[in-house]
Amino acid sequence: MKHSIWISVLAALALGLGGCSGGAGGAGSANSEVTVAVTDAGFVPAEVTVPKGKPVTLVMTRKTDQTCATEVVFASLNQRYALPLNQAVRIPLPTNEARTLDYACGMNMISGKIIVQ
Ligand SMILES: [Cu+2]
Repeated sequence: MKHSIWISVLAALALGLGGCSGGAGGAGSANSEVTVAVTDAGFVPAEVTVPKGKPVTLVMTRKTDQTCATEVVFASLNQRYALPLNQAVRIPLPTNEARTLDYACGMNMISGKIIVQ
């Protein structure tokens, strides 16, 4: 009886550690993240520079309802992402070549850019 409780505890620990290391691995050397918030001032920061050749994930979170930017459009990538309030949206960025990735709200009124160099 005692033994089986210990096994449950160990299993729970293993699961917990597994979840942790998965998250830490994402932020580690293989992949990096840049964070952009959508506020009533627009995309913050509106301009981000990332190094060419390394996988980068843009993590965008809309933090206000006082904005029309409820979605973000990457015209050059032909991609469109919905931005639910207070939910981090993970957007993989192509960094294989030096370029500027412009993005904007659905009406092209509020914009920002990712500079790959
Ligand atoms: Cu707009």
